[in-house]
Amino acid sequence: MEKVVVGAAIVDGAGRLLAAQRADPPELAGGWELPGGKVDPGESEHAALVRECQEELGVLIEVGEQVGGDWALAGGYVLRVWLAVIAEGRPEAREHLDLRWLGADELDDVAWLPADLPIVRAVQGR
Ligand code: DCM
Repeated sequence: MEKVVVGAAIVDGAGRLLAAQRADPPELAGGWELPGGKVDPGESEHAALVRECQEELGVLIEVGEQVGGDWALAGGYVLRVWLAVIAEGRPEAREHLDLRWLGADELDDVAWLPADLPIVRAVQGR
């Protein structure tokens, strides 16, 4: 079975990107990522992305265009990422250590997880 993790590049009206700081596992804790998570069996990737953002951030997102294709992750997982905007709610760190909205000139202010860095670059380019 395909092992897919979905991620959201959530952008606000000012063009800032939402970065989320991982709380776990220990080897990833403190690193910054695009919010998201694993797709459940039988679940669509779109539904998984909406669900994860609801669970992790307490927001309803509207999913836009995909950013790139399959981004490699450790353990045989692939990460698929979509642009998104918040349709309802205000993000809060329910499962993360912290959240930050980063402007285009602030994207290097956090330590992105290695897997997320090239994706952030791709988002930056559009
Ligand atoms: N992951 C990542 N970048 C993301 C989301 C997830 O590198 N934006 C990785 C971290 C975990 C795995 O994918 O090793 C599963 O993520 P989670 O624990 O959030 O389901």
